[in-house]
Amino acid sequence: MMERELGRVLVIVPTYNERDNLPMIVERLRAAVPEAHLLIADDASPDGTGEIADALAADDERIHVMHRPGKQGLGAAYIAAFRWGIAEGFDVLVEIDADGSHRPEELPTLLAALNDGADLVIGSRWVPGGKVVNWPASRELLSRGANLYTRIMLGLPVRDATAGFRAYRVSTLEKIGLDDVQSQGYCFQVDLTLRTVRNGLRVKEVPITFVERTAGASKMSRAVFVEALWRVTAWGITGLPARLRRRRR
Ligand SMILES: Nc1nc2c(ncn2[C@@H]2O[C@H](COP(=O)(O)OP(=O)(O)OP(=O)(O)O)[C@@H](O)[C@H]2O)c(=O)[nH]1
Ligand SMILES: [Mg+2]
Repeated sequence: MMERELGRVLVIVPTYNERDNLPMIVERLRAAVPEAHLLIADDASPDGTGEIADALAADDERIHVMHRPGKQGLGAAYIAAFRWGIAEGFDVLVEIDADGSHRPEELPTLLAALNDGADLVIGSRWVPGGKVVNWPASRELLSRGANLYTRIMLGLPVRDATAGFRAYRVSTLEKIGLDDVQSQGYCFQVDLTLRTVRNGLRVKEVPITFVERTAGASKMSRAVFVEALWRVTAWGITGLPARLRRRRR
């Protein structure tokens, strides 16, 4: 019902070494949003995730696989997948991790919020009602700290700008433009949030319960963290004159 009002929904699942998680997440997505199509964007995972994706797609015409030549980062995978989804005529593009951290059962809530008059919906850990399960205190501190820094530097009216469980209208992605997005790691999420807000589009956050992965390895690295830190700092500085002008008005 919801999906019909919103148009055609494509759920993008980026994968790098997620063989122990992918079948479970695909099954749960098919149950939670039966009408939606899925695109698995795999960066030539050495553990054979790409072959597992192909086997899942062979049995189900709503499942598609994009094989990329090597690990090029989450941002690059999403940009390529967005382009594919736009070319194929989808109306809504969803981002979700393969590791079970984002619960497919909560996706209908995100889609309902999009349908309710948003251009981007973020499944948020850090709004009232949002939760994190199984995170060590150090990881929570990192995420909260990163979001606080981002909010201060960029003036974003968003509690969880780094979150990776999202629903975009294609019209949003077309308006913000994808050609000059350079963010590779997780700051890709901040980058697109900033572009959405700066274009005057409506961002809504809905609370989610984020569950830390129980299988496979994290791709969070020092390089990913450093990229996010310097890019957010640079966007903060270059955006400062415009923020001050707005404040004076
Ligand atoms: N295609 C592709 N997918 C990636 C890449 N890096 C990460 N991913 C996927 O992006 C999603 C998020 O990565 P995670 O490793 O779970 O990152 P995280 O949630 O910060 O780390 P965890 O705490 O271990 O869950 C997962 O589905 C990964 O498989 C990449 O370079 N290419
Ligand atoms: Mg994860």
